[in-house]
Amino acid sequence: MTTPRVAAIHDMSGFGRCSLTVAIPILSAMGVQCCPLPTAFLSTHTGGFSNFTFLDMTDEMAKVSEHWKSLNLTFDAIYSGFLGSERQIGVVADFIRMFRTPENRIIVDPVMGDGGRVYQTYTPAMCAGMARLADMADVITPNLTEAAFLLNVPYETLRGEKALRVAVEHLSLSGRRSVALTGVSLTAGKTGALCFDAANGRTDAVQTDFVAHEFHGTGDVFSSVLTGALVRGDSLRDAAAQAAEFVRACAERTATEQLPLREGVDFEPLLGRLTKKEDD
Ligand code: PXL
Repeated sequence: MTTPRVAAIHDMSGFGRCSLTVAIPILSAMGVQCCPLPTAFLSTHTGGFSNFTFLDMTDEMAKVSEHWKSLNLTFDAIYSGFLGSERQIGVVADFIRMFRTPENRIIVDPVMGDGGRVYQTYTPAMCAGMARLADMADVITPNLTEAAFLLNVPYETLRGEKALRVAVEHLSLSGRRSVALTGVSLTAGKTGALCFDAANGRTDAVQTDFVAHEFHGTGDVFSSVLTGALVRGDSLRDAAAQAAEFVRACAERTATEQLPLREGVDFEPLLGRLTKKEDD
């Protein structure tokens, strides 16, 4: 199998394990080439830190897209996450239009918020733009907060299996787009994802043990493992199961070692679990 290649459009936060500092090592460990297209450079992520620096990369992004196009680069997936400005959403949409093929997969993690609240740097216009970007995706990976924004329903209504199944159906745009809705707990003590696969019309729940803490960057860990598994040829359900299990293991380790939660999950010692032997 030739090495799959992913264009990863996320911020680079120097400290606090999220976005590109999660996506690059995870995709590499999975045997997938990750080509980063940074949306912003921050000193830390925006959750749990104050006075972080923020360098918007919007102007640079269009130039990178043009250069990559001139090299005739192709990608097995385009995987986007945290965005830095409203104008940037148009740049990412242009990137998708430039590099989309009938074969490749557009995976949009519509990063906007968590715990019912929007992240500090996101404006209402950016959230509206994120919904338009998600419309271009083959696969979206919202958490419950982001699903509420995308569906324009109160966060509190996304509770219980029946409501969540209806939400996933709506998020699938009547079956046109695959969905991995994260942070879904269908049984006490469990958490995971509810997945709709547009390839076969099936909705499947993936559940693992719940580790009770507010972790940072677990959405990025989940979506990165999911992306790696999808480009390696796994089904959405299998990809989500691998992603949920890896997040659980990282969360458990971080909690057991009593590590500072704002530093993200301590995934590095566990990366070997994602590495398959060459002929697998
Ligand atoms: O994990 C999502 C994320 C990504 N990037 C930045 C963030 C956050 C969440 O807080 O602040 C910069």
